[in-house]
Amino acid sequence: MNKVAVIGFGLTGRAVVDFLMKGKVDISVFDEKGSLESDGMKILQKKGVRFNFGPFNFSEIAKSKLIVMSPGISSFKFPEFKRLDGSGREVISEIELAFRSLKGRLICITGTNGKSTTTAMVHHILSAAGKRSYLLGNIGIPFIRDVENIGADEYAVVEVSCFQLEYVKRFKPDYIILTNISADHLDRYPSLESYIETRKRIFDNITPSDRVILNLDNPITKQYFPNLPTEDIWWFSRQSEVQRGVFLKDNALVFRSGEKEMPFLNLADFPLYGVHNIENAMAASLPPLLEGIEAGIIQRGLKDFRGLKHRLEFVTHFAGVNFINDSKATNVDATKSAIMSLNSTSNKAVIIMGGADKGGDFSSLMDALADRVKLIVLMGEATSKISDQLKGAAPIKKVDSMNRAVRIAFEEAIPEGVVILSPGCASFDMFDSFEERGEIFKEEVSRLKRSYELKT
Ligand code: UMA
Ligand code: ADP
Repeated sequence: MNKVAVIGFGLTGRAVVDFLMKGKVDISVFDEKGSLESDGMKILQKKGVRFNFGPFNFSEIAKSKLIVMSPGISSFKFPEFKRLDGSGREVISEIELAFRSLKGRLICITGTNGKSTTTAMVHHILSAAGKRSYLLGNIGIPFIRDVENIGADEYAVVEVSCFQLEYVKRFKPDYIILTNISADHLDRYPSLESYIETRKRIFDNITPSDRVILNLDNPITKQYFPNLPTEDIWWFSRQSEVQRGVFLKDNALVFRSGEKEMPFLNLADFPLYGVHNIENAMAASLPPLLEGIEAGIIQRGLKDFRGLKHRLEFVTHFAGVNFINDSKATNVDATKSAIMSLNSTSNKAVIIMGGADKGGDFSSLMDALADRVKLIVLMGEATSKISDQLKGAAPIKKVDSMNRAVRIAFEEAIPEGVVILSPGCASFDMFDSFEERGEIFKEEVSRLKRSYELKT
């Protein structure tokens, strides 16, 4: 029996094991943490899956012919895995394994920000057009989980993170959307260049028949991607008219291909906040447009698309204050897009920032904050770095809990204003995930609302 090692036993590792169990393979799982904590794991063990917990045992892992990596396991922290690749042994990521079994069309969305929103939009439009589409990938559902259900004329719409690209080999999407690139994950990558190089790996295997969708307004995507082995490149831009792609004209999204020019969405009908969401809508409409889906259906899909939780999510309004949860803003550029979506003249917003630093440069927020924000509330590990880098942008208050952050922000925002959580940092210093951070923010806001209503 072929021996396979599954590295990491979170969402990805579990789905990989389920997939592999359908074949005749001898599975060993390796995870630095973990223990046989669940009944599900004990059942797998009874079925022959071997579990190895604790520091990775590379001589044991080397006994496998195939090694399937989870995205959380960094190739920079563990160069040993790359060294195991070769001489009849393969080290691949879960998305590579899934790709090798895919029969359907593959639409991948990658980039620093806007991946989940754009992925969900593409899926929503395809579904509105009556196509069978599967929403998969970094958005939270491992690609491998559903790959075998996807028929030849159906679509896998897959959000791809840079972590998932570290061990790809033949991975080759039919469509690639690169939303944008800015500094992120510098806690994992040794430099911005190596982060960009990893993102570029999505293009490793493309051929002239593959379609690429790029952001003309983003300096990095514009600079780094002119020489791709396909001429089937489509652009999207808010700032200039493109020859092939989607752009803004007279407050409408317009599709242009050669001589053909077709407005297909009036912005007044687009429900999401923030100019960055216009970019996401432009990018998301291109695969459906190029697949020949009628403009009316794309327009309806965008009109009734509801944003995702934790991305500029409106929470509630009371005492003259709007509360917005943007917990998914885990890097500086995402926070910048949140600040830019605030009213630029009123300085009525209070922003809650901070968390675990990913190597971002917060000073790039100075101007945007000075124009729009009257108080910055900081919490978490990166507090002193952020307060140093933002000195002078707006008054700063430091707190040690979400409860204090929400209360102080509210006191400053009344009688009329906005309280927005947009951390610009990862959540792992104080929370399990960005979702947990966002949920706790919302709970604190509800608690505050109840006590405010009791008092008034
Ligand atoms: N582990 C180790 N050693 C390590 C790292 C992890 O042993 O150095 C083990 C952990 O003990 C744990 C398991 O690996 O048991 C976790 O694996 P994982 O970190 O790869 O996480 P999964 O649960 O498999 O979830 C992954 C993605 N997580 C990461 O990339 C960190 C999820 O994206 C994704 O939704 C899921 O696969 C399905 O595809 C999360 C994420 O934070 C949301 N992504 C980053 C982002 O969006 O910025 C890239
Ligand atoms: P990702 O999956 O790439 O993290 P999300 O759609 O989940 O992207 O959004 C993450 C954060 O980035 C949110 O705070 C959101 O408001 C912001 N954001 C979304 N789209 C963009 C974009 N195109 N440019 C900049 N920021 C964005």
